[in-house]
Amino acid sequence: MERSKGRVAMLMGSDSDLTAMSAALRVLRPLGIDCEVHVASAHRTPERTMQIVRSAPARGVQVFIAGAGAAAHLAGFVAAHTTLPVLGVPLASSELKGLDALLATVQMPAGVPVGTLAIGEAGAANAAWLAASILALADEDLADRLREARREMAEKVDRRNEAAQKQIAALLGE
Ligand code: C2R
Repeated sequence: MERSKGRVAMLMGSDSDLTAMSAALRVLRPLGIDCEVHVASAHRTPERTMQIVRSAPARGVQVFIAGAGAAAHLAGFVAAHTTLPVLGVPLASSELKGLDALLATVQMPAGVPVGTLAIGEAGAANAAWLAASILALADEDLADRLREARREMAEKVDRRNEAAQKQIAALLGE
């Protein structure tokens, strides 16, 4: 059954992109942000992709995340059919390891922007964090959850620092 209602709509060019793009879902879920998920392609299913994008505002979608590899036209195609923010995630699915998708996604003509993130899972996760920041502009509860998530992230790094300091001291025989 298709996940077909949410404030974020995530599109990916192929089901082979799911592993990388699931990093976005792992960020959105704990923040309490519902996300539509569609496997849809600008190349292979242009009509259905256009329908998903055009009908999205009526379902409550406010931000798009589009992940694709190789000659990645998907995010640009989505942006061509909406004025909602579009976040593009280039994926490393071809022999060029994502450089092709990065250039195809980031090099949009002026006037039809795709906010392009890093290649792969980090980019997918950051697309979700950025989508959350955009939604938080008009959602104080979400803004609080985002600040809390940042605090937890910082605490985790502090704990890792402490553990690393102990390891270093042990290595140096102190
Ligand atoms: P397959 O594994 O299905 O052959 O797809 C997909 O995102 C995937 O990374 C290989 C790669 O092709 C990409 N793809 C696009 C588009 N549709 C599929 N870049 C598109 O419309 O931009």
